[in-house]
Amino acid sequence: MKNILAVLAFCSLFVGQASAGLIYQDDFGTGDNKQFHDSLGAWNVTQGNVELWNIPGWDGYAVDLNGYPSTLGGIETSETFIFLANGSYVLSFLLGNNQHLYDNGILYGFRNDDGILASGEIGNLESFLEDLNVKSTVISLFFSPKTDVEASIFFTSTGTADLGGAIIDNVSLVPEPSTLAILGLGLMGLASRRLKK
Ligand SMILES: [Ca+2]
Ligand SMILES: [Ca+2]
Ligand SMILES: [Ca+2]
Repeated sequence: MKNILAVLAFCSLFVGQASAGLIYQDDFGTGDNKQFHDSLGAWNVTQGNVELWNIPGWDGYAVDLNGYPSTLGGIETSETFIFLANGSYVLSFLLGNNQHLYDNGILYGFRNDDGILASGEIGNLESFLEDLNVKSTVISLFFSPKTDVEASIFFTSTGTADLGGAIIDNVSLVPEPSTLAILGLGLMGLASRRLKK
């Protein structure tokens, strides 16, 4: 019985820690304004190129998904994440607008070799966020896979390429509380099977 209590205490400790809940987070760091071609820290540049800017009113670097000269950039985490069947996950990021001459959109979500698993799209950022650079809003995408899957997070610029496009920052991926409960129950099940041996 003592063992079982110890296991339960361990499980609740684990769930308690996990409720901090962060699977992934990136604020893109700080530094001089910079143009990138093929890598961006923990991200692969999957099309065009993207740039890191210190935009007034934003915290450190933010990513401009239109690179130089006039490319529609795309990025994807080099890391893949495991999503549990019937779990529920939330991708959040700060979205801003740096349109220059042509309006852009953004496509974002989760994908793997099988294709896009869940995504959101904003086709016209100009109507969504009117002011250049400074105006921003938090976007969230919920993902609840039917089976266990492994996938990356991606962001792609859409529309007509020019010097500026969608700006993103503060990307985070967290499980919802119900998913933490599933994780906790799974651990307890595992532990009780071990005790019965
Ligand atoms: Ca930042
Ligand atoms: Ca543009
Ligand atoms: Ca740019």
